[in-house]
Amino acid sequence: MLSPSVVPVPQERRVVTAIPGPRSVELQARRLAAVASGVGSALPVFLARAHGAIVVDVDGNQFIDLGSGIGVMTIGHTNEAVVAAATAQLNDFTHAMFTITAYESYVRVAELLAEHTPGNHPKKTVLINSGAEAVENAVKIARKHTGRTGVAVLDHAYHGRTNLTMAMTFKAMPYKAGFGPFAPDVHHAPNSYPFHDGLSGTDAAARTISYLEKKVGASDLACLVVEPIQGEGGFVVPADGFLPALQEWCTENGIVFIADEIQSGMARTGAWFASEHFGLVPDMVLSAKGIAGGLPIAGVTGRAEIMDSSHAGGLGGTFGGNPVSAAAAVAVFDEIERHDLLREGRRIEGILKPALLALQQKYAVIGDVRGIGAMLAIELVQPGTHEPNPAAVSSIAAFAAQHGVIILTAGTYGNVLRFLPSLAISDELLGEAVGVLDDAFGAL
Ligand code: PLZ
Repeated sequence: MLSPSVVPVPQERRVVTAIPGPRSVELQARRLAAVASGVGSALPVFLARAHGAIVVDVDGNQFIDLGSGIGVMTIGHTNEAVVAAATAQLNDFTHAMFTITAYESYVRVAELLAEHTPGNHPKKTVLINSGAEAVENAVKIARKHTGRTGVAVLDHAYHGRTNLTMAMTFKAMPYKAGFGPFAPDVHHAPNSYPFHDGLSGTDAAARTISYLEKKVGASDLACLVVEPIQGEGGFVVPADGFLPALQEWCTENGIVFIADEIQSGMARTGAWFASEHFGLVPDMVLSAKGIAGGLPIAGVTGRAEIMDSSHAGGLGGTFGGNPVSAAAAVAVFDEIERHDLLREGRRIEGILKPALLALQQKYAVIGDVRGIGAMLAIELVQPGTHEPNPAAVSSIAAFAAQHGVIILTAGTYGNVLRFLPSLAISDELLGEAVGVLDDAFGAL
């Protein structure tokens, strides 16, 4: 049942003006005058409301949302239970500062994260506001725990836009260019990228480990941070065995193994966390994005003995674990469990992946189809090669937007189209979006 504050939005695509429409054009002019130009937007439209898998712009156009605000609206826009939980909390209190006066929802989120992240060992959590802040805190805790300073990350990684996380992110443009100097002692090592390197997981891991041992030395590394499926880097799924071999090496060498599940976690891939697909039990798991149905909150969940290595007062922040966001997060966990939404991720893969593979048969520009659950992507190439084709990606995304489908791009070379629909999307809407995609390739 819809809570009274949620305006129902018919789950259908509807393009009623040119994109952008006149009202969006007007707002865009104000935006250009008032908002710093470094803040980009993939689409030139302004939103009015959203529900489920549909977003509505200020001109009344309805888009099928295959981006979910970069993987945030995993259980759907304006999910009734999330809106109700957040609304109720807004009426009780909106801020307390957990480090002054505690409240139950913060503790409940920590309990739920302990329960649902991989592994049955004792776990503890700290809540903060954003993905980048989760990465920052994870590194901070790993350094305190190990007494070491080195941080290892993988090529094509994305970990955020703060100074430390810029250092950890791979791609210079647009994330880093001109924004340095960056935090020291961060080391980038080769990842596993089967479409490009053709290496088995074992061989790719041997290359990564050898690189880190030669360049940094295992005994100087506090942590290795990996995205089990790389997000901004292009939904790169590592070869089988790659991540387990890295984790084993970390364990043998006292290096904290951290899974950045900010994009891949919280039911996105048909599992609570993507680590499960690779048999990983990370020492720390980072969550953000989909955890609270669009309200800002993030978590670092790790082995209790690692998480407790910080002295009292060493962790915190004014808004960390905000009560409204925490209430929403509890509702998200509950919705995923109650409606068995992990199954929805598998349903979406079952429809979308074969459809994308069929498009690959038809259009030589699609070099690779990959991903798990509701985290799928296609990599576009110059036909017959593995050379990136970012121009085709831009054309397809623009065509889709003009026809009422939001498709996001990704990839170090800007040549990946990624699909992160809400788990609430119907089979029909998915099919319709694939139809638009097919037309877009036809029009290339
Ligand atoms: N780690 C794996 O995907 C955020 C960023 C979009 P924040 N990815 C989307 C943009 O252009 O800023 C992300 C991620 C992974 C960390 C982060 C950072 O999360 O909540 O954006 O700080």
